[in-house]
Parts: sequence; C-alpha cells; structure tokens
Amino acid sequence: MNTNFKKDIDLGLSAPHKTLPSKYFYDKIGDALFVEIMNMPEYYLTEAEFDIFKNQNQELIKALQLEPSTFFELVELGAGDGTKTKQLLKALDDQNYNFEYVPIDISEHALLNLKSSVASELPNVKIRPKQGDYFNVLADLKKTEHPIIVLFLGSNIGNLPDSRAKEFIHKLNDNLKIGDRVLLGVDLIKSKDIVLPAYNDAQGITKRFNLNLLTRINTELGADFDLNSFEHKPEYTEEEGIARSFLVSTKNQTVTVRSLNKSFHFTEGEKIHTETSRKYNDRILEDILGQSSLKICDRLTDSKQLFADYVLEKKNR
Ligand code: AVI
Repeated sequence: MNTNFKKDIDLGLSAPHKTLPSKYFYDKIGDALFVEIMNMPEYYLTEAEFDIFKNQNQELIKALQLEPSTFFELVELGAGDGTKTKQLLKALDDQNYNFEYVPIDISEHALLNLKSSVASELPNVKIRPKQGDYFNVLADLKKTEHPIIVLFLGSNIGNLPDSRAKEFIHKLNDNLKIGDRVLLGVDLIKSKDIVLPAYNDAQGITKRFNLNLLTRINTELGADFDLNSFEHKPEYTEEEGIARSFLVSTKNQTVTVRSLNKSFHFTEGEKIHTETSRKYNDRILEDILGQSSLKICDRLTDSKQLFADYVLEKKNR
C-alpha cells in the first residue's frame, strides 16, 4: 500500500478545515475521467490551448526564438498524450529544425503510448522519453550545453497553491541555464459564468472525478465513505481568480478508515477542499516568478482570449 497516500489522507482529514490532495485524483479511473473532462463542451481550457498550438505554431516558434540550425532539447513536463505538442513538433519537423523531444512523465504507460504515436505520426522526430520526477530529469539535462525549452502546459501549474507554485518556479529556475526558455500554459482570469461550468458540467463528469477520491480511500484504505452523502461543489470569484472544488457532507456522519484505525466526524454542510485551480494574468504570474531569474518575454493567447501560453527566459539577472 502507498504509505504517502495513507499519511496524506490522515493529515488532510484530521485538519480543522478538511482537505485532500488533488494529486490523488489520478488513478486509472481518475485518468479516464480526466480524458472525458478534456472533451466536455464546458471545459474550454484544452481546446483553447490546442487552438494556440494548431493555429499559431509559427508565432510560437518565433516567440521561443528557435533557430533551425541550433540543436535544442524540447522537454515536456507531464506530457500526457501530447496532442497539443504534436502540432508544434510537426511544424518544427516540416521546417527541418534540429531538435530532440524529451517528454517526462511519472507514468511509464503514458510515455510508451506517446513514443509509439510520435513514431508513427512523425517518424523523423527524435524522441527520448524519461520516466520519473521532473526535477531529477531536469538536473541531468542541465549538464548539457544545448539550449533547453521546457513545456509545462494545460494550466497544470494552476493546481498548485501560490506558495507551492513559487517553489516550483524556483526549482525550475535552478535546473535551467541562462538563455533556456519555458513555455508555460495557464488559464486566464475570466468571469464566473465561464469558469464555474467548466468545474460543474451538466453531465456530472467532474462530480464523478471529485467523488472518485472517496472511492479510492474506500478501496485502498478500507474506508466506508457513503458517496451519496457528499455533494460536489466548486466555487470561484473573478476577484480572486481561484476555482476551488469541495466535497460537502449532506448530513452529520462518521466515516471510519480501517487501515488508519480512525474515525472522522463530518457535520452537515462541512466541506472537504479537494482542488485548487488558479487562473492567471500578467500581474499574478509576475508575483509567482518573484525574484527568480525567469522573466516573461512573450505571451500568446487563443482566438477567444481564454488561455495563454507565456514564454519565460532565464536571464542573467
Ligand atoms: C489538470 N488541471 C489543470 C485541471 C484543472 O482545470 O484544474 C484538473 C481538473 N479538475 C477538474 N476539472 C479539471
């Protein structure tokens, strides 16, 4: 059994404001539900970023200051199925850029699928998948002299609270050389009537995604959460720019987690915070970059101005 999982669940459910880490959404069922989420009409993020990669790949190449004759490594953190990235790979390949694609992911399975799809769709593209922790792989790559371009797409940084996003940026900064660049995909701050439905879809897929956390605790830690006694509830205000998902107890109840030898009491209306999805603008990103040497050089947005891919460069201060 995963001891970190057990420890994190204990910590989160024992806190005065109960919380569960969103990284535990992604088991086999959660991965499949997230694919469904990305295809939902309400979840505009995926289509908006795809629009940038499909329709502005020339602008992207220019903004990243890539040169056909200089070898570079295109390193993607958490590559997934690479749908967006393949648009950029194709444009680079068509114009004979000299590069290697290095997708990094925790999932060996995702990397194998990506490798075979790139090999069949873009046979000229050199791909060197790396399985493991982002920063361990980046630390190794730092030793090379070639320019590194890091892709961190899909507003994945938005799932980190601001303090952790700052730590992430500082670690990324430490693992890059002067002149290396980052393409950071973020969801932009916008009104509630667009953001909330993306986290509360009509078909109830996001609700299943959120409740799957309780199913995991039931299955893996022998808990007795009654899924019918918790409601999915997202919240968002445009002023703050943060969407938060909660599971709300619909009654007073006690849940026992066998492998922890513990029971947790929930009052009616009590919330468990399960996810943070921060939305960005220039000012918020500047604040997250803080004193790091990563500076904003450029920004591309989709045709509806919903999503942005920022180009950051590590400068010599
Ligand atoms: C992966 N991440 C950027 C998604 C988001 O929008 O925060 C995860 C997600 N949660 C609910 N819907 C999608």
